[in-house]
Amino acid sequence: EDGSRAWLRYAPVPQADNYRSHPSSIIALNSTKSSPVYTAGQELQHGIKGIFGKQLGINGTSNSRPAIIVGTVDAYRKAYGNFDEADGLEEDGFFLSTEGDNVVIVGQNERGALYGAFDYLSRLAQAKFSTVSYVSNPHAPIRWVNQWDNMDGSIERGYAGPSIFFQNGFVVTNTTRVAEYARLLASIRINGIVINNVNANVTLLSSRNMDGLGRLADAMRPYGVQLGISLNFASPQTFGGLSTFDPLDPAVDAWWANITDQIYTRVPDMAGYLVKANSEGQPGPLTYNRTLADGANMFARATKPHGGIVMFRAFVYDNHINETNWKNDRANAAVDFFKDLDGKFDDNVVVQIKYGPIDFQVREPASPLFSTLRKTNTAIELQVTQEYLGQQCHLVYLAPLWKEILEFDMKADDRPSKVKDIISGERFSRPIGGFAAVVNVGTNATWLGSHLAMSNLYAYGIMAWDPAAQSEEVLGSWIRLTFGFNRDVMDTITDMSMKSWPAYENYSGNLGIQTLTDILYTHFGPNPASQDGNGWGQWTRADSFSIGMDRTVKNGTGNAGQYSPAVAQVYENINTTPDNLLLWFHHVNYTQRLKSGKTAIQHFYDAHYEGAATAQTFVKQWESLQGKIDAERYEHVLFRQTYQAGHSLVWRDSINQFYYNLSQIPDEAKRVGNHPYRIEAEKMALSGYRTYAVNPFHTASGYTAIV
Ligand code: BDP
Repeated sequence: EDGSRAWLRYAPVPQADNYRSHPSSIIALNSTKSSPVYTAGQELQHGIKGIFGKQLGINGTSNSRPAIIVGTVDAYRKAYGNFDEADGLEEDGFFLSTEGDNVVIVGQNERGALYGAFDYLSRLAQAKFSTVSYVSNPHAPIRWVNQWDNMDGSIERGYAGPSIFFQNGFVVTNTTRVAEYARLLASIRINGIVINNVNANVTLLSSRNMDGLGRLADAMRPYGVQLGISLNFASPQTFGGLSTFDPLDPAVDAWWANITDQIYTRVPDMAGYLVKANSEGQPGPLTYNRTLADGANMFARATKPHGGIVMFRAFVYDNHINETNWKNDRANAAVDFFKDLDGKFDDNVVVQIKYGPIDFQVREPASPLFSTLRKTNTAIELQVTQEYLGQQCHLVYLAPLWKEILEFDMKADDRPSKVKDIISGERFSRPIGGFAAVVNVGTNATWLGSHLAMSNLYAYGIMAWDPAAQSEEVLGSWIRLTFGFNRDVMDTITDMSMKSWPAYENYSGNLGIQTLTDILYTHFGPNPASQDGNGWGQWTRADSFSIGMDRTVKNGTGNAGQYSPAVAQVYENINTTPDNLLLWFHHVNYTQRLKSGKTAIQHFYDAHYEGAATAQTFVKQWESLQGKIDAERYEHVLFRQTYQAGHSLVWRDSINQFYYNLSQIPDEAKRVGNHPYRIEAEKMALSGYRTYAVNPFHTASGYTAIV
């Protein structure tokens, strides 16, 4: 069990004999080789072989019954006549019925048929044998993943080895793993992959690499997964040799149209483009005093004739922003940049918005941009790769975090306006919208570098299809599919996972202060001091007396005022702001009383001890599963949990020591700085080692370590 099969293991299930109508054949209707319906037939055959040990034949038509029939509405009608349920099907949706003699799986399109087949197999693999008949439709049309892969094969913020898409400056020749990734994604109903880093390299547009794109798309097409690419805004100049990349220059427009035509010749069904512009040093339209909409629409014009879309990122901010101006606030940037552009984007542009106003932090309010844009298509950007959240060395099950954001009511015009209904296009009657998640799988057999992190990828797909899905239920399915049916395994992984986000929040940065991680480069490990004094930071504004970012309209940066009045009012007032966002919206004395009655600083101390204590229990919990899980995965996860347990102590002590040093307010429980049982390495008799001062100082208990 090296993890490569993820949740598609098709392991034998208990009580398989009770399964009434082991069908005796598979009928894949009108399937041409490499089409998703063909894939569905293959997948059903493969899955049923694994689960029941039974080899079924696949036919185009058949009278050998009972059969599993899979196909599109059109094909089904041609073969069998009426199909009333068709009316209820939306794009990519499917109908699944095990009611009659046959199992019937009908997709609105080919992709839907494949999704239905995967859904059926997922039921069987979980030993869910009850009779069912239902229609399932997606919540939103765009359900993509983003990969931040570089042409040299490295992956920005990837923690699972090198790229499966690129090597040494070129698209890979062997696409086996790409097809496997597409298969995995299709099984959770993801329909697009943007394969390269948003900090995009122009050499992707060389003709050799464009040919490569054709190869990748061919590998993904049987799974109904469309290819997309990130573009570098300056390409016409830096790659095309033009003197400018001004989006309103006709030569630039023509250059993009031509490049786009060339790509579509190789990839006729390309999903579209993803663009990061004027952010963190990336080029963009602002260079020419053009608006972001001018920039986005240039790509929209190029892709429109081909049916492509443009995901234009709202993550636009100036990382050289000056902190000496009190009103400057990175959290304001997206709304500041986009508010006047609402309604100015072409119909095939989708503004892709990170879930919070800053950057994938452990706790952020929903981005106010969701309710600002009413006449613009939007999508939410989530992160499966745990950039700020322990980089797959810490277990952090993210579905509950995403759920909080998706279910958050933005109260636009005092009407129910949940984020999930805004991005689906429903709330503001937009034609398209949806979900993107930065995933960053690599060549590591586990895909993400950690077996347990895969629950996040699984949950992402399930929730993009149905955000009403419950985090714990989704997790339960994933555990059954990944680890089997042992009750203790189920209970233990569920318990650990459901505690993991709160634990990480507790020991990394709580009360809305953010993940107090090193902000300047690694985004891993504690370094609260790095959060202030530079344009990348979240700014804690901590001094000897007080802490937190005043984002009120009255006294602060005005960020609270970017929300609709009903939400703004809650955040503007310290008494109505939830404690977990207190320091996001307010600057308070360390002695400020929380709703719990504790002071802010004592809460800090306590939460860090609690969070780290929980991380210690994960090791014991995991150890209780020895022998109940295969040795390979058991050992791998044990190693990670042991690491997390240790690193959570580093987090706890660094953060607590840092704020104790600043505030000089002692911990009521006298723990901070007081660990009599601890033996400092530098105090031991050293032979062959020397002591050195650690930077940042608070990451070593005695400020020193040995090398
Ligand atoms: C930041 C990442 C950086 C990305 C950037 C982005 O650290 O690697 O390029 O976001 O999303 O969080 O563009």
